[in-house]
Amino acid sequence: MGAPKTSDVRNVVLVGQGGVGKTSLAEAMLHLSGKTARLGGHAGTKPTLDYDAEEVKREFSISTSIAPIDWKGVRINVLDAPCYPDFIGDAYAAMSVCETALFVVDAAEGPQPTTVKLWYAAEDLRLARAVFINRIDKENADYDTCMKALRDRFGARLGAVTLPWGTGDDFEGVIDIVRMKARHCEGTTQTEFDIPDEYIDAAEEAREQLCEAVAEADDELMMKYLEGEALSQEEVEGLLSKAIAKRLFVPVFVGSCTHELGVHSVMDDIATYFPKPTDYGEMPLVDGDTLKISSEDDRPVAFVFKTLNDPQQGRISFLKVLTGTLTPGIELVNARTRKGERIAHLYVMCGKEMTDVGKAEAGDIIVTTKIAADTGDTLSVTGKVEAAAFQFPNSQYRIAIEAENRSDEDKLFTFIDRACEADPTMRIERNEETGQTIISAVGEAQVSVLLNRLEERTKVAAHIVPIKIPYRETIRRVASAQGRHKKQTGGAGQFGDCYLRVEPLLDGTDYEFVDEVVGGRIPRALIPAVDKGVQETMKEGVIAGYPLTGIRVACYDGSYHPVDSNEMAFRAAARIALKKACAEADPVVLEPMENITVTIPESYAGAVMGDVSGSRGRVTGMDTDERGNTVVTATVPLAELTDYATRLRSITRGTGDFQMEPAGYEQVPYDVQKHLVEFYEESRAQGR
Ligand SMILES: Nc1nc2c(ncn2[C@@H]2O[C@H](COP(=O)(O)OP(=O)(O)OP(=O)(O)O)[C@@H](O)[C@H]2O)c(=O)[nH]1
Ligand SMILES: [Mg+2]
Repeated sequence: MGAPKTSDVRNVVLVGQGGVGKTSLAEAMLHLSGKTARLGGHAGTKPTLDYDAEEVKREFSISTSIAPIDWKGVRINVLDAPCYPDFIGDAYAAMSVCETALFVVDAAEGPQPTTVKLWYAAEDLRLARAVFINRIDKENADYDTCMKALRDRFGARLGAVTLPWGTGDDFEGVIDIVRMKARHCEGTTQTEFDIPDEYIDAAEEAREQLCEAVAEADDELMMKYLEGEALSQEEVEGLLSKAIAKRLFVPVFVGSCTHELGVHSVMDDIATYFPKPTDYGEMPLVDGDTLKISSEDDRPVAFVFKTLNDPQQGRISFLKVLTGTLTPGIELVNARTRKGERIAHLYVMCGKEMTDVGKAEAGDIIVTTKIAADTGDTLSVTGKVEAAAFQFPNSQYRIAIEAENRSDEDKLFTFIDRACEADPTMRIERNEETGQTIISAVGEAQVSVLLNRLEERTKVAAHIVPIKIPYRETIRRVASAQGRHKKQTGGAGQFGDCYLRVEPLLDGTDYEFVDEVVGGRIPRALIPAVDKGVQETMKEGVIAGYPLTGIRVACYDGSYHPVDSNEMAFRAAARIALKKACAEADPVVLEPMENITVTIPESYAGAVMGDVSGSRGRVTGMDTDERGNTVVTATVPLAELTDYATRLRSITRGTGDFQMEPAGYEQVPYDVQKHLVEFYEESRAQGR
């Protein structure tokens, strides 16, 4: 496999609902193009693209694989993206480096939730779009209903470029509307026939619709068409390219990946009519500028859109060459770290197989190893070009993890930290207040894959534990108390005595200490000891073991002993006084609240609001966004949101999205407080 010229590259990402046949389509293309001898993943053969142990075990894709397909003089880089919700970050990353998103849709299901979500993501990225209606060989496949549902959902710009030639068991191939031929495939050999009589009317009608739709791409030809003049085959083909690139037309293919029918037309059309890297390919830059994909600009710039930590190869980085030509041995600078990166080798990757190549031109997608760059970094000669961060789904699934063996905590942190550098949809952090290690991710399966790999590669076993909520304590009333600490143990004694008044601070201030002692009843030098004793006690809390906040403490009286009074004794006295005073001051537990913004299709609005009320939350607003989704805003206790990512996914069948941000603290209801206090007292009694 040599290196293709920029104009001979097509980057196409396969996306769509999980399990619709994206990997199967890429495997069929590999097979039909002669790259693989047998159809991977079918009838017991090993898949070329879903090669990772976790993918084999789970039977779905969890990481983007590349299938480089040489077809009709063109290199088609097919990026087979995972679309299972937890791993969809990879689909977003892959979309950011492709010109076209090819949506695979199940002929019996039509556009499903993930497809709809990614459709709009592709629109935001200004990608050309195409559709492959798959599984037309299935008994329940219904082409017309599926096509209608697609049009209803995504608009009239969708038009058939192939029609099914038979359905279900009788599915024989496709009627190609661009070439006006019936196409059948046996083994890897395609045969073309004249369109059978019974399909002529449908084919002509589809051809007419195609002409009408693509004519829009050119004013002159549009006039010609409107005046009733027929467009030549050459004109239609030229218009088709233009209309796809300008996003005026979405070609819809049909077929069966496992039968390898309809796939030739897809490859032919990608190679002939789909946009080239230079037709689109403007990367937004951090400084607000954009960078045009160009082979003319000879200063190489490359963008890292994916990183794999491979047990054998180490770090594998997937790059899109934005400008210039990359050659092995080139030294580039990482704009983020300002560090130099030497690209020792360039590889074309097909599944897990890597082939050394001598160069990669602008527009191409290529792989290198052993560079330090993270996903999202830009490498260039000057180090001054920096592509803007690409869009990612929310990583709102948060969970705490613990190593089975405390001594493995460091190893665990290092491994996961490296995984997070490679995958921007994951984050690891230590919560200082609760002492837990927290992972944020898109979903549960993502964390489970991570922990399996951790164990497999580092022999560190870890498990998921519930997140501790950083509750706090405060008081509601003013109260005073005396704290007297007196100890006589043979020789020197201990004596401290202070009176404290506690007052709630309502302005958000955490703590204030006031010295109101007059007449030297406590010596000046020992007042700081009282302050210190108060602060130490505040950290432990006074009722449920959570830090005490929002409190003014005034020390207004006390007494001392010339010999036995010292710092320690006054710290102890302050502790006693504070606990006693707070017990009288209506102490309460506060919990962190979050403002959530939930975006859902209208039909789920009721269920989402019901869930908010059932979670001790309150709905604060409801709106409709520009795509007709309902946006519910609400304030909900964090304690009720720890599994919200999973819950919302199940309430809305994966269609919902949400954002959350801290919204301060509020008093917990009485029953929750009672439970927390009892739990604390029990743990103390058991010495935990
Ligand atoms: N009958 C039939 N089955 C198909 C067809 N295409 C794919 N399948 C089957 O559908 C299942 C899922 O296919 P995949 O290609 O793994 O689907 P995917 O879209 O890559 O799935 P994810 O990567 O998990 O999102 C496999 O068992 C395929 O054999 C088809 O055209 N007809
Ligand atoms: Mg797949």
